Amino acid sequence: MTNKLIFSGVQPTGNLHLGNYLGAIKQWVKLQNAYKSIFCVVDLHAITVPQNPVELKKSILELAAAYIACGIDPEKAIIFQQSDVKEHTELAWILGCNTPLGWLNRMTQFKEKSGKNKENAPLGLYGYPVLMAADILLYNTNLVPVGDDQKQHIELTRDIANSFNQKYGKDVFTIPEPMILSQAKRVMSLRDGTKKMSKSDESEYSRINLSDDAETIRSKFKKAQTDSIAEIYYDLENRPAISNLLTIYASLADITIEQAQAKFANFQFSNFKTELAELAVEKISPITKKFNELKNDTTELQKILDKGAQNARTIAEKTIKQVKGVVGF
Ligand code: AQP
Repeated sequence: MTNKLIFSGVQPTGNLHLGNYLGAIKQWVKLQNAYKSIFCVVDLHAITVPQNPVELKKSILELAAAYIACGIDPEKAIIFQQSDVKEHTELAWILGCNTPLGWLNRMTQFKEKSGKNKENAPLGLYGYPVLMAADILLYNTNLVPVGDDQKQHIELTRDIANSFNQKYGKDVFTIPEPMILSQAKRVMSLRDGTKKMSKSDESEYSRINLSDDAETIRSKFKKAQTDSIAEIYYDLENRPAISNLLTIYASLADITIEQAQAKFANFQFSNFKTELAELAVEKISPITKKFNELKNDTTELQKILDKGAQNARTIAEKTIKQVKGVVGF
């Protein structure tokens, strides 16, 4: 166990999918044994887009259940709900007062999520990366294990931390680094190999949810996009869909993409898809089973989140005290 700390989170905005799992949570499970680990249910981030309050409440506990079902151990890692630790919003405001608009204007996620109607997008969606910086910096985080899509936000966090330290002439914040370990750093939609697999995609067939049953998984892979070239080989640029399927197989099997490619070189698409679906069922079914057992024990889940918040608060309170002192409060 090193002294380094990792922090990461997922939004409680519906079912976890294979992208969240392979790109982030599967890595966390390995890392929790080597690092001090904090995994957050980022509910404050979730409300940057409209949420149904009843559904949100349910999703928060379900995400905690999903973390545990995937293998996060609440005895090893802190699991907590972001809005339970008020220091996140306090620090976000202070950092926001030290973040130039020009930096936020470069963030691609805002552009994607606000769509064409930027004038009506809420301030919170625009400020999302500042809140994310606060999440990370509150805990003196060294490493942030995330998927590729979050790299830009971590770079912004570094810029904010460096400029704050410089402005106040003190090393208040540890400068974090992104940790992008997985070869499945960007799992793509099963319907369109050029689009990220995402919770908000309208098509259920675009993603494998961790709550999908075996038949649904099989049917989704069967319908997954391929292309007109008969052979199976990896070529991200020209064959994104098939490259995505090979990446998913390799990540689930814990082998390299080259190994996956060699294994399926002489396969037909249909046979490859069948093997892929069976492997996915084998890996996902135990998670789904555990998740279904845990999700109804809301008292236990709440207890885990409360204890996590208490532990998180102990660290966050120290940081915010120091920050307030430095800015002159
Ligand atoms: N497709 C993906 N491939 C690899 N990693 C991914 N992650 C998300 N999608 C992929 C990683 O999962 C973690 C948590 O993400 P999140 O749920 O908090 O937010 P998100 O990235 O906005 O997820 P979605 O599914 O794309 O949600 P919507 O549709 O609401 O925007 C992060 O580490 C992320 O990198």
